[in-house]
Amino acid sequence: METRSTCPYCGVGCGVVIEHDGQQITGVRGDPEHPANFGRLCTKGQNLHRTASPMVIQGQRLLQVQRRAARGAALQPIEWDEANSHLVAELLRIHREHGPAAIGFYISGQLLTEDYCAFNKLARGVLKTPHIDSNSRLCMSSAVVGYKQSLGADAPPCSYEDVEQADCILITGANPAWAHPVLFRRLEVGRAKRPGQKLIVIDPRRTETAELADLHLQLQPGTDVALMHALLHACIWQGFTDADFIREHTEGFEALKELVREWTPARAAKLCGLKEAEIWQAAEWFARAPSSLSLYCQGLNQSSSGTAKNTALINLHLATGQIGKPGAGPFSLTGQPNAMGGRESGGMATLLPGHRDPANATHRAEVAALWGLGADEQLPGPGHTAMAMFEAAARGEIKALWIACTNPAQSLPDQALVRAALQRCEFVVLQEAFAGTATADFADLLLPAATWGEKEGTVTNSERRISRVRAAVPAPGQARADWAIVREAALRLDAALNPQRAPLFAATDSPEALWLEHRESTLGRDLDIGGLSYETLERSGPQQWPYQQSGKARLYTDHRFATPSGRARFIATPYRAPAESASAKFPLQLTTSRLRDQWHAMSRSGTVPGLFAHEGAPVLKLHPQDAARRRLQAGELLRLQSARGELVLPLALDAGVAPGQADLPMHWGSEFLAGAGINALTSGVRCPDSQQPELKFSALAVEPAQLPWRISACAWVPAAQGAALRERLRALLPAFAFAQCLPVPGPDETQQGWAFEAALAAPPSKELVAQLTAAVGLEGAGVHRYADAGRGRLRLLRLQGEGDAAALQAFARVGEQDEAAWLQPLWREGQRAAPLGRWLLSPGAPPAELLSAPRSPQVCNCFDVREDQIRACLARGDGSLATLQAELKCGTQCGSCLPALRRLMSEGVPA
Ligand SMILES: Nc1nc2c(c(=O)[nH]1)N[C@H]1C(S)=C(S)[C@@H](COP(=O)(O)OP(=O)(O)OC[C@H]3O[C@@H](n4cnc5c(=O)[nH]c(N)nc54)[C@H](O)[C@@H]3O)O[C@H]1N2
Ligand SMILES: Nc1nc2c(c(=O)[nH]1)N[C@H]1C(S)=C(S)[C@@H](COP(=O)(O)OP(=O)(O)OC[C@H]3O[C@@H](n4cnc5c(=O)[nH]c(N)nc54)[C@H](O)[C@@H]3O)O[C@H]1N2
Ligand code: SF4
Ligand SMILES: [Mo]
Repeated sequence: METRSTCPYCGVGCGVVIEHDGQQITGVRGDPEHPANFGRLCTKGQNLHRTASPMVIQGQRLLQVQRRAARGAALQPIEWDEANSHLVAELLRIHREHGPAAIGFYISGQLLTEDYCAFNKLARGVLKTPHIDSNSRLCMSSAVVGYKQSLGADAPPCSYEDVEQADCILITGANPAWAHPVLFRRLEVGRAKRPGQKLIVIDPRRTETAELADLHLQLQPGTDVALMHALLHACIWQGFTDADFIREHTEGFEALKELVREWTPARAAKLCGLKEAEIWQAAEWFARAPSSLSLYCQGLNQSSSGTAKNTALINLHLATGQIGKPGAGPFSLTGQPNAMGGRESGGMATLLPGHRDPANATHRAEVAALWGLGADEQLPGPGHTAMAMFEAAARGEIKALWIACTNPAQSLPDQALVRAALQRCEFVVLQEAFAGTATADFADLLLPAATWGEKEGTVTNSERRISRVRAAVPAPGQARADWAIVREAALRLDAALNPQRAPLFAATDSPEALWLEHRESTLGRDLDIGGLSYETLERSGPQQWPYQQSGKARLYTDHRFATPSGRARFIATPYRAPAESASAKFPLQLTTSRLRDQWHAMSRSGTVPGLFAHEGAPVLKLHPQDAARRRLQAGELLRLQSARGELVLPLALDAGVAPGQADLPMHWGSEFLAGAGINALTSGVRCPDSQQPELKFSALAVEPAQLPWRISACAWVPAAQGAALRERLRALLPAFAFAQCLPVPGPDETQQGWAFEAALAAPPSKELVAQLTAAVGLEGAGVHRYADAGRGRLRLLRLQGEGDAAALQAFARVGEQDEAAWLQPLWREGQRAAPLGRWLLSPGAPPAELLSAPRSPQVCNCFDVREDQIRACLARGDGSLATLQAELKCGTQCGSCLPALRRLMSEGVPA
């Protein structure tokens, strides 16, 4: 059987066809008719069915309601009815004792619009707390406020087809080659058909997106506003501005002109670390192209100047008339699959349904009437935004937190504060689909949620396109759809708190009913979807809003903007440096970024070992010069310190990171590492307008970690035992100053491998060693052993397979230095152990010819093609992409690896 739905990962919003037998999902492919992807999927999308296999469901999903009697106590399974009674009783108690504002909701851009509507109505309508915000605060809020300030409404004015129609594309603060891969494929294909198209990429790192650019402006992090002002300065100076457009359709140009006067390209070049000529060139391309489109994401939004970065870019579009026509406009890429839906339905502290404003009494009254509140009831005004909510909890003002579909103990900055807040809360509810997220450690009540493939509703992608999400199979165990979990509690809470009127959730008893109420909230507003229905979506497929009689691909084509005057506004915000700066104590500028094949804290993508083949372990990336200057070696363990916290990680050298800077993937949390994860380091400082935290800039110090005692323990087990092995290893992470526990992609899906690596300042205790070796099953018969008690060394291993074919099933080593590092690849790659003979159990390293070369990094996930194979093929053949594709098949299926293939081709073959 087949069910059409939408990919649950990024904001490209690709359509998927789920293959299943009514009980179990068996496959997935791109929906050829979906207008976002026309059948394409990236690596993450292509592996979706593997995240819903029976093994993953049994081992890694949250299947049972669970409750903790006290913090730190073990979770106990309970039934839904008991859970609901407990939930309602606790919320009512806190409501009574401390008032509604002691309750906070922290929700997610990965919820469906219908889920958002249910949460919003429960929080604001039933409980009357103002405090409901979403992880979109970390993601899109600067884009929201930027659009509202400049254009009057939170509406990305473009469509994906603009990528194919633009004469100049400016990508800034985004790496779509990895973060929006299917859209990037459209860009690559479109570019091949439009040879004159110019591509400018603005990013402090040389990303795979930047590799494709005609011009890469590798600016100093955080200096975008100065650069944008200088680009505008250059346009004005050269006479590239569109005077008619400015006069007829905008306001505020004079003040902005005054401000950018001082931002000469020469001055900006100095501040931004660029060549002056590059700025003049970029300005010319952008302004003179018949159509110019910009694509942007977290490099702009996650900044203490997030809103200013957005408006400064929109200024450039307005001044050059690059908006409201095909191939032009400021196109904010949304991160999460339904960040847009959350904005539309007003599930955030600063928004109300239908792009309304909680600070506006008329808007509040309109929403109260829509929801069916009594005449004596009032909706609360604006509430705490994400970080402020956790700060209030840390101060003891917020006593109950209901968290859904997000993992704040991994993804919020300043983890010391966030974790103190969760600890201090009297009642933490976590509504989750997967087991074992960092936040689960702090939850008093865990509610199992249905997820992709199991739930119904809608999402809106970056281009304002609403798609249906459909259930293919029933939710496993006790899991329930998010909206339904909320409704059940809301009915009980409403009956207790507001018995005088009809219950708010009486009629909103299905996703469609919630959606119809949402539709009602949009009538007469900029996002009006009055003409749309579930039935239309069924019949005619995904549609873009606004939709009265039909959808709109492009906004502002009549050059009337959503402001009271109808004119777009130039916003003249001066450049401000990031909140922190590199100093003698913290000399490096740290950014955090995304990996191609992983999604956030990896609760879902991390269930597929194959997705760890591209970049499978956490590393801090530094420019080789910075490492050399500090005498640091690749692979060496470093202590990373910011003003807020620290973390130990190995070093990797990467010339794509500029000197003076450092880069960490944002994905690694306490699910895989000792400590609080990468956000132990980041800062909660935020943009004053959007309240979005500055996740892209922290000052960082690095030094050798001085942890000479290394320990590893690795094992292959039958796949069904993988989750239990991981649990045993994970429990040991906190015992070490450095530790990581990572899945290893295996030869097939029948075996799972987990690798635990750790380091300590002093020899580990006997008990700890015993716990670790027991965790990987290195006990009893069949364990081979080498020990040097005097030097504190121990090596244990077990073989599987017969005679000559035997390979390492498991091994542990304690106290050895890198001379035995060869055991890891031997185990990992399942190489024959026999040729190593006595070396397996003796100190020192065997001669190199006994060891096969470790596998080189994976480039193509679809066909598991590795870098060395590609280089060899390039050396053999004509060096063309066509030859690579014909011989190795890489780059022929999902296309996520095409940017990497191009890079390898351009690097040529080393002599
Ligand atoms: N594979 C994958 N794709 C994803 C996600 C994922 O987890 N994995 N998550 C999704 C989500 S929620 C989001 S929000 C998007 C994020 O998508 P992106 O924003 O494209 O991804 P990031 O890697 O976070 O950051 C983009 C770039 O900003 C650059 N940058 C850092 N500081 C600055 C600066 O000061 N100025 C400029 N101009 N650039 C800067 C970084 O070097 C980085 O290359 O990705 C979505 N897609
Ligand atoms: N340092 C740093 N930190 C960052 C960023 C960065 O660039 N750098 N980026 C920020 C950004 S842009 C974002 S969007 C956030 C993302 O941060 P999070 O929202 O914490 O990311 P996820 O890991 O995707 O968390 C979503 C959770 O929902 C669960 N889930 C999946 N499906 C369902 C469902 O249907 N129902 C329910 N109830 N749960 C479900 C998943 O198992 C997962 O644990 O991270 C932010 N944090
Ligand atoms: S680009 Fe990839 S992750 Fe994003 S929606 Fe499409 S398939 Fe999913
Ligand atoms: Mo995001």
